[in-house]
Amino acid sequence: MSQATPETQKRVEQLREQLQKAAYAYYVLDNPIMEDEVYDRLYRELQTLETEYPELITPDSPTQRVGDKPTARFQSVRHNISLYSLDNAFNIEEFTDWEKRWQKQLDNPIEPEYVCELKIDGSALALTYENGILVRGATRGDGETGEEITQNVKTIRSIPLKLKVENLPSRVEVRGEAFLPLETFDRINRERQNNNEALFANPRNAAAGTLRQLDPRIVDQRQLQFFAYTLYIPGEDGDRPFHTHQEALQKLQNFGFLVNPNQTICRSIEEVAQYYDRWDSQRRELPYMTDGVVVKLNSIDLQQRLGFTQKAPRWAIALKYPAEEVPTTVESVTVQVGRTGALTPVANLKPVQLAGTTVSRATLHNGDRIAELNLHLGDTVVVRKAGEIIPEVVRVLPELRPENAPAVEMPKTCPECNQPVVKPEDEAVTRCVNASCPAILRGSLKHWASRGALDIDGLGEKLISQMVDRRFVKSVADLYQLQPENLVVLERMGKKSAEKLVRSIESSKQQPWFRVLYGLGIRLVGSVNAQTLAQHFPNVDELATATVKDMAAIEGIGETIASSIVDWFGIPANRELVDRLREAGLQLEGTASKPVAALHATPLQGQTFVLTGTLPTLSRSEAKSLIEKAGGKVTGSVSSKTNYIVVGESAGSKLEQAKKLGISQLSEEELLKRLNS
Ligand code: 1X8
Repeated sequence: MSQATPETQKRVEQLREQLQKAAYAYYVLDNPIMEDEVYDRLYRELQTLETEYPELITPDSPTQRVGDKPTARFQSVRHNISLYSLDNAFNIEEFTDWEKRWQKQLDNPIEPEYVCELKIDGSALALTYENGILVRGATRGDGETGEEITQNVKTIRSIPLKLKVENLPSRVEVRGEAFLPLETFDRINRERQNNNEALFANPRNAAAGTLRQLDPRIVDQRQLQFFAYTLYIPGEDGDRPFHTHQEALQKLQNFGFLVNPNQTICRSIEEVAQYYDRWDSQRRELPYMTDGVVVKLNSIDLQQRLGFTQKAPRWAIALKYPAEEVPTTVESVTVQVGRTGALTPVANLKPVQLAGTTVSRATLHNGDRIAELNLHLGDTVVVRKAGEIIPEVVRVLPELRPENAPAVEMPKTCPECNQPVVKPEDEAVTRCVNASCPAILRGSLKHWASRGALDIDGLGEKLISQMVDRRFVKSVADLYQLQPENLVVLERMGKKSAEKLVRSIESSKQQPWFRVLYGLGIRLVGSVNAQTLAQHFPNVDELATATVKDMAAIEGIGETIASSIVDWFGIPANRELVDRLREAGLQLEGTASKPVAALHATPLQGQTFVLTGTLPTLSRSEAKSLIEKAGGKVTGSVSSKTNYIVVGESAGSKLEQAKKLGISQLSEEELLKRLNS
């Protein structure tokens, strides 16, 4: 076994300290400072490191105890039978490993019979009945000792005060989950907001907080509910006088308890996976919060043979749903410069699984956001999927910051051209305003050559970079000066291909006026707007001299777009570019209302698309730009005006909406076919 590095040692100490703080805030102060998912991930990271380097385990590590100590406000009570927690699996592979583990413990492999139940995101309770009467209700506490909250428990309507049975056993112990229906949770938080009280982070915390209210009248108002899931009847042959878990659930129901109805027998891993997937899509429709499913071996005999580890039964496991927020660390920050000169900072992350995909980069949006986060290099951050695709950094955990970590700052100069950048006070975006910045130039050339614009075959990103680096071109107009003999010095450029490229550049001079206009890359002038404008302004001079009012009168062109065009023509360098393009022989005029040509060039003319889910090869912005270049429009939400919805993996509510409206669905492949038609 290898020796832990000082960094690992440091990390273990940090994790330990942070988890202790979080547990204290949660259990003692009743004021959580961390989401449960984040706590779980950090806990698992600590566990993994401790398994690898057992010499780093200390007796006070949070991994070394079952739960945390209860506060002194309520009477402590020792549980007659301890409350275990459940081990977690985060996917079917981990579930399969768990099945292998318990199978190995038996002498002969068996055909498993599982009971699958929903995992309720609430607070566990231990109830004691004597001669059929509820005599005690207690919180889980650390699993051995909890708090006596009988008065509060008695306010929960779904907990019988007296069991509905004949021939009562003298003592009955019931375990289950107290929870707040989501509707109640929302109502309580609205009330708290009105009273300027701190909001509950989630229904689980709200339930736990409510149960530990000192005034039972407040508990009564909160309308907690309770699902029962475990029954003990102590007697001569142990405390589980039934053959199966399902039999116990039936008994609980007969006693008058509410048992969650969504439970199923599963006889294979595949069936468990089906149950798990089915509830992943349906759980959001439930009136209470679930964060996974609990899978238990049905046979009580098997349960007894497998027994317990220090903390959890070997015969049950919580199969959790993937977190929608996870922590990871920031390894570096890169700043990208776009075609418009906007600087976008991107965090390079230690790769993590997030909602089903591996994430290694997250957008930081802009400098204001970085300042707001107070981000430092090496920081542990929480990332989340924004919208549906691009991950973003939501929060920093400053307690886990390495010593002497430098603060992340936006550069004062452009990372591409080293010229000073500008950031207006009232804007969040930092921009490079150097008209000859290679990044802006590369972006402009790429856009100019793209399919919806001048469509120059063979002028790809690599070639553009080389030409920009060698200063062959300083503006798109320079493309029209290139000769084959200039180009042959470039990598992988023979005489033939150089001639071919010059020919394609040459033939782009025949492209119609609206494509040239689109190619100029004026902010907010996409290919649809370019066509509209070209129809109303038969040449560039009329467009260049048009006023905001003139343009805004056109259907589809608003004042914002109009101002952007006026601003563009107001810059001398842009007017110079137009002159040079005219000299080179590009089409800056035309009777653009040639619908046949336009239709031919734009197979998706007039059609409206909505994108949902992750497409197999195209990024969202690529798909959007392809559709727009083909004359289509992409909108953010589904309406009766939507013609098609392009559906990728993990499609969400937009697809549901589209189905309701009977809108045609396309896969990426079908979209690409249409684009090429
Ligand atoms: C915890 C939970 C269990 C169940 C549902 N929700 C929970 N939070 C169940 O068994 N249906 S079991 C359990 C535990 O054993 N710690």
